[in-house]
Amino acid sequence: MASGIEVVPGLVHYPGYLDRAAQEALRDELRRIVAAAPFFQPRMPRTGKPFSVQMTNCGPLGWVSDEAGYRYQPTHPTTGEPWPPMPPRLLAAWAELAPGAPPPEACLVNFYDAGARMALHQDRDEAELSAPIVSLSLGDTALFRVGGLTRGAPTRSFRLASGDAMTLGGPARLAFHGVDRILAGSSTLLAEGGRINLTLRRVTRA
Ligand code: MD3
Ligand code: FE
Repeated sequence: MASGIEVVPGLVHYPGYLDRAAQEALRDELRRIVAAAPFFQPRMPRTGKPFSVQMTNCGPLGWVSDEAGYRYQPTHPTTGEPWPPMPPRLLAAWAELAPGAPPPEACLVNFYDAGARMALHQDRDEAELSAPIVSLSLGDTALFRVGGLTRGAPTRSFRLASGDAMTLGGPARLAFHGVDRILAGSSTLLAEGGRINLTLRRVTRA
């Protein structure tokens, strides 16, 4: 069983959860997912301002954002096709890291180039808030920040490296969090550089 560090109550960090071979296998599966469901550039509700992070999804539901708002939907916003299925190794990671939780319905795939970041936010578009979110990181290291239940609460930051996993549950499930920056050149996993983060999520009430 993987060993984790509880960084703040409900947030457990598993450094090196995936070994290099498992990271390469997941990277290769993601190539097939992205071939079927290309990265799209989400936009902010109302303003339409583009995110610096590109996204796609696998699983029955996928998270999208545009002028109309944030939401989960069963199809890709530009191709109109259903999202590709979740690979068995992701379901296995969920079973190990979120034992007893209902099956995940969405895997959001975020791609960060060297200049991309994600502003401090909460994840609250899921009706099932009692299930944790499971995060897997591949490629360049990120400087990740987590705070409290209000935007102004104190924050702490730490690095998420290729192969690291995190679970966000309990009191951390609605914590503000974001990605301050990517440490370009810190990993050789992705030939073109950058970082991929996968988040496995239960969306509907079990
Ligand atoms: C802490 N992604 O997709 S993953 C997101 O690295 C997102 O791409 C970041 O925030 C990334 O929404 C962070 C880890 C994560 C996910 C959900 C959380 C941390 C969280 C929910 C609550 C607290
Ligand atoms: Fe988030």
